[in-house]
Formats: sequence, structure tokens, C-alpha cells
Amino acid sequence: MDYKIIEEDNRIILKGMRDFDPKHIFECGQAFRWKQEEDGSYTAIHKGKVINVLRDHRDVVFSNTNRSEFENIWYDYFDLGRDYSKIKKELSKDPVLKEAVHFGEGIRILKQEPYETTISFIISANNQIPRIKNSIKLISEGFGKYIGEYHGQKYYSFPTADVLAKADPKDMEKSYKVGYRAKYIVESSKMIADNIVDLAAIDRLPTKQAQEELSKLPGVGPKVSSCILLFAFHKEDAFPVDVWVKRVMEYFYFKKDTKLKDISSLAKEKFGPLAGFAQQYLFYYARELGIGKNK
Ligand code: 8HG
Repeated sequence: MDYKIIEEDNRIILKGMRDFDPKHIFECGQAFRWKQEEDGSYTAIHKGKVINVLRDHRDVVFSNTNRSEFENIWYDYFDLGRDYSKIKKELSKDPVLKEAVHFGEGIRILKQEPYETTISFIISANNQIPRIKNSIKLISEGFGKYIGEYHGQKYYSFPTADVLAKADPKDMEKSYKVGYRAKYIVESSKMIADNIVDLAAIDRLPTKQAQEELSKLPGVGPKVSSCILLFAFHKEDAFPVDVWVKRVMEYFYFKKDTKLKDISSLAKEKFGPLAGFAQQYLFYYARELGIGKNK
């Protein structure tokens, strides 16, 4: 972790940055708002700021930002204080993870906004990533604030809970392509806006209690809550088991159809406090290569 931070006009450059590949980070399933540009860089909006990220040989270039924003927002968002080489070395003791880590070597777990992550993963249930992305884009355009234009694209912030709490579920269902999840989005937003579930307090809870708290929200079951815990709160022992993670765990470890409970137990036993990271390398590896798809 011996990279150097350099500021140029409207840019921050991490010189000699390892363990950071925009494609791996933004296409590994954890985030839905990153858009690939023609030059291979990626652009997204977070906390009302639009940023563009490019891998340039040994460096990572963040455009449309400055030093203070970088320190206040992006350093935490990109988890830049963590040594991923150490995590990868530890996980690679397992021969399956060794392959998965090699495949997604530039993955980092982002720390995304709790409310946006909650709604995004409510939308993700029984859904496909391109459709999830489209709904989130439509919701931001329809209910969020216009922030500005970047590379010819207009960017909108994700709305706040009190805005979606007042949305009409019928309209959400139709115009925002979220289907039956519309009522969960509106009801969960009401509970968050009314502080019945206090997202700000989740940070301080241990994983199990945090999961119980999130499960009070309609549309939030074990998989959705694990995703929220990992991607918004960095609860690194959370291990979301979706179809892909189930398949890859069965394919390599169990060699047969296995209950979710048993998959979670094995993950806990094998990966312990690093389970969330292991899950991300596995999800990306399985989904990109179609592992276990045609059993
Ligand atoms: O990053 C993810 N990890 C896991 N385990 N599941 C995910 C991620 N991202 C994501 O969308 N999902 C789930 O996969 C939600 C949905 O059930 C499906 C979409 O491919």
C-alpha cells in the first residue's frame, strides 16, 4: 500500500496504486450506477458528486474532483485505507479462492450510501443486473436532483427516503420497471423516513443485530440484508448467497445441491471475518465465467 496521492487540476492521481481495477470494482455486482466511457474509464455519482475513474498503467486517475473531496468522500468510498494484497494472500490459501482472486484481482468493496444501497438491493431480488441498473437510473432521473452533465450524460442524485415514501406504488411499478417490488420500495422508504428503521444507527451494530434491524423492512430478506450490510456498511463477515454464489459454492465445495444455511456455515468456517471479500471474488468469477450454470 505504498501509493502516492498527487493533485492536478480537477484530478487526483494515485501513483503506483495496486489492487484497483475499475472494471473489476464496478462490474463485480456490488454497484449499479457506474457507466463505462469510450476510453474504458467509468463515471458515476455518489453523495451528489460526479467522478470519473481511469486505470492508466501503474496509476489510477480520478477526474472531476479535488484533494478535499477526495479525502472527505472518495477515500472511504473506495476503501483506500485497506491493504487488499494482505486479504488476497490470506484468501488464496484456499485453492478455489486462489483462482477467483486471480480472476478479479483488482476488486475492492465500496462503501456506498445506505439508503440508495437498501433500495437498490430491494430492487435486485429475483432480478437481473441490467434491469436493476435501468430501474435505479429511472428512479434517479424521476425523483432525484439534477447534478450536472459529464461527457454528454446528465447525472441525477438518488432521491432521499422522504421523497420515495410519497411515491405512488402503481406509478413506480409501471414507469420505473420495478414490478412487484414497488410497494416494498415505498413502504421501506416510509419506515426509513419515519425513523422506524434508523439506517444511521446500523453502523454501530454488530452484524447479526444489524441484519435483524434491516429485516424489519419489507422486501428485505437474508440475501438482500447481507448485500446492504456488506456494500453500505462494510460488515465484512456478511456473505450474501444469491444464485451465483450458491452455484459456485456447490460446484467447488459441496458437489451437490445444498441448503443456503449450509453454504453460509461453510463460508463462515472457511473465510470467517473475510467472508464478504471472498463472496465478491466468487460472485464475479462465477458470473463472468458462468460457473455451475449447466449442472
Ligand atoms: O455482489 C453481489 N453479490 C451477491 N452475492 N449477489 C448479488 C450481488 N449483486 C447482485 O446484484 N446480486 C444479486 O444477484 C441480486 C440478484 O438476485 C442477482 C442479480 O444478478
